[in-house]
Amino acid sequence: MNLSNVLETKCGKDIASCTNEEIYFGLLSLVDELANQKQSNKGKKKVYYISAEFLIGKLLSNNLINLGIYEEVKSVLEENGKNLSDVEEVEPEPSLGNGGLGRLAACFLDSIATLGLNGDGIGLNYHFGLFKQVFKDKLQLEQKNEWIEKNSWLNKTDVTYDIECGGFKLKSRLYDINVIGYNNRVNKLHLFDVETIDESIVKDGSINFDKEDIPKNLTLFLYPDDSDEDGRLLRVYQQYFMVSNAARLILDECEAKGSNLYDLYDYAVIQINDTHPTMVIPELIRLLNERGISMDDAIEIVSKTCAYTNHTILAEALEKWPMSYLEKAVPNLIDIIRELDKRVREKYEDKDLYIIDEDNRVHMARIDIHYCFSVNGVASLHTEILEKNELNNFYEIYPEKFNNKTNGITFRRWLMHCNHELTNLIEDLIGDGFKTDANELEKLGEYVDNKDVLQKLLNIKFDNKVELKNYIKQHQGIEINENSIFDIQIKRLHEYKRQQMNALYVIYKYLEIKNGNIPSTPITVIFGAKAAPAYTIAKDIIHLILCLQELINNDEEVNKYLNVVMVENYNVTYAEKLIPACDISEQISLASKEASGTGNMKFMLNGALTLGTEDGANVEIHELVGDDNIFIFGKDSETVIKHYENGDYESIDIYARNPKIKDVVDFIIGKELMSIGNAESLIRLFKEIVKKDWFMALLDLEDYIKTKELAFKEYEDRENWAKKMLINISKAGYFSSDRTINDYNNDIWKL
Ligand code: B1H
Repeated sequence: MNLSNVLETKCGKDIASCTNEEIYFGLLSLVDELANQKQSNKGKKKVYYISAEFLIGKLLSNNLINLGIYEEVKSVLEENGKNLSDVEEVEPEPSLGNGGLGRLAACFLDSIATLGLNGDGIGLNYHFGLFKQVFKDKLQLEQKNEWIEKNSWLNKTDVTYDIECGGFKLKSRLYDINVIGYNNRVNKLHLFDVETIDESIVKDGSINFDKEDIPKNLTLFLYPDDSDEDGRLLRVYQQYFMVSNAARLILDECEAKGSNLYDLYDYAVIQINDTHPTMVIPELIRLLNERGISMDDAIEIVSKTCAYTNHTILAEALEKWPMSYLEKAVPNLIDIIRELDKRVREKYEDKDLYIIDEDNRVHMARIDIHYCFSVNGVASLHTEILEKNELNNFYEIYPEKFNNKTNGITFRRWLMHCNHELTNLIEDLIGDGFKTDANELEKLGEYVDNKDVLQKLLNIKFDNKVELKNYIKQHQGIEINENSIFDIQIKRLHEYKRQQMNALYVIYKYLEIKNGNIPSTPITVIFGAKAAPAYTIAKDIIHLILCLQELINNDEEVNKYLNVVMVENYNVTYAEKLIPACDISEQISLASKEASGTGNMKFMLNGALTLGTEDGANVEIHELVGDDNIFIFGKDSETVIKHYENGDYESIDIYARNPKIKDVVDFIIGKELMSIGNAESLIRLFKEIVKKDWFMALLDLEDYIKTKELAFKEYEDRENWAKKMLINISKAGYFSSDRTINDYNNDIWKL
């Protein structure tokens, strides 16, 4: 194929005279054509990965890489005076997820296709997805995110179903996105939409709309504000719509392949990503009943087909829907859910195992655990906590169902795409085997004493910092110092992730500098995070960070040594710029609360050192790199769990007893911040920390400050630091999602 000619035909004119937009659309159509030629979605048994989120990120570059034509396209464009990264800028980022759970689903799809496995994703086509974050007056505002263009990666199919929910019927429509494996097959991401959707009911740029008009609003937003009953009901409708379509699609595909439905599990395995798709269990049972299969048989068939992944132990994220909601939204499922509950009650006395509790709420995770054949956690510590604590009563009765699958990330996106320079260096040193077998990164270990290699690593990090600096300047107008230490915390905003503790460190450092204790190397603390629109304290934390940003960056005495930047609208695209530029990866959740984390793996792979607690996958990173190549601090999960059990944690004691901590916390409501910030918000946050501090930021603050200072000190020895970087990269192979998916396949899916 002569790429230059093909592309010119696609664009309808010579490349040199095309706009970046025209080139993007030309490439989009070329990629889809190549993908459709590769179509290989065959095989008897298929995994269906059902998820409310697929945070896939921009697709152009990744697809070019996976098709093996990235370099060629890049040079054809260059020959014509065009630049692939300018073309990438034109592509909107699909807004189909909000955090780690959704990004994990996207990494998994990449690995499933790359390993040549038969597997599709199923989710919803949210028109405005997760909101776009803008900062105004140092507060987060939410706007609708219009990511779908006339030409996009979405391909309209002729698959449609009539879905009956409470009160009305909805006509669905399936859109597909090609999932192109690296040098391998093409699978599908199936996104269902509702035909009666009406974008115009969203008022101006906001995220406000009539929540009751479900046929018009169903697929407008991901996680619509659920602080009121209409919002929560809408979520139930969304979930049911997603899984009812999924169930029909799965049954149709299996029947077409020759299943008599009694052998469904020979044709399909359904991975339920958190509890959001749980209703697929009763819905499948219902559809099998409709097709003439008895209740006993249907339950058995479905239980042998479905597997559940738990992603969190946070009580508020474990869904419990009031029966009244389900009666309203999904009347067709009520009898089946009651039947499922009845069978549990007949067998067990422990009320905590019941699906329907005393308050008539339906515990979604309990449906999953009783009626799936596999229950997995997402990092070894997380699975251990599920087995020993959170789900211990279930573990006692179903020990054989429980298993761990430590999360992973795709190295195509999180190394080859986002860090070309590092990829090239690695390839020069150890060849390109690591691209399909990530364990080969271990070979880098040979170079720990090679000064030339270590210097190259530092140079690449520096170049990536300059790139990030330019990107931030261009997008937010903020100037940062490429010669400073880049200390980065990027993840959803949540108290358990403890961005507030990092902000308290910033205050500490500010006060130190004011007292004349000047750091040897300047420090840039970077945050990126969206807060759920109704999560007040999370928004207060953003406000605090934005106030600190203004105060510190404008303070001539301090800004030479310390800067704070909160990037606006943090998303996958931003992550791809931030991660390769990072020196210190902030993974500071309260031990036991972060199920795994996956950002921690991306940073490690790109040569950042982790500053973290013994939580989630940090524990496994620590084991792999050893004490010398990570900065661990804070109380361990057992101590934390005991505090919760005993109810004996009082942040005010720490505040009152430790004058340094008191000074730092008091600064939140001191004159400097109160004069530039919103008093109500700052006072509310102050009180929260002093009087409640549910996620124990003050518990670990002192150790955090000490350890962070140590990390900054070690940064001074550049060669030694580079050695640590190299060791981190060389040990990252375990966190390839190819390994994770192989584990899922060997232990659960058996494709
Ligand atoms: C994770 C969620 C989540 N766990 C409910 N649970 C949501 C639950 O808006 N909701 O309703 C949204 C998200 N997300 C994350 O999953 C964990 O916190 C991470 O530690 C983990 O790495 C990730 C992938 O397993």
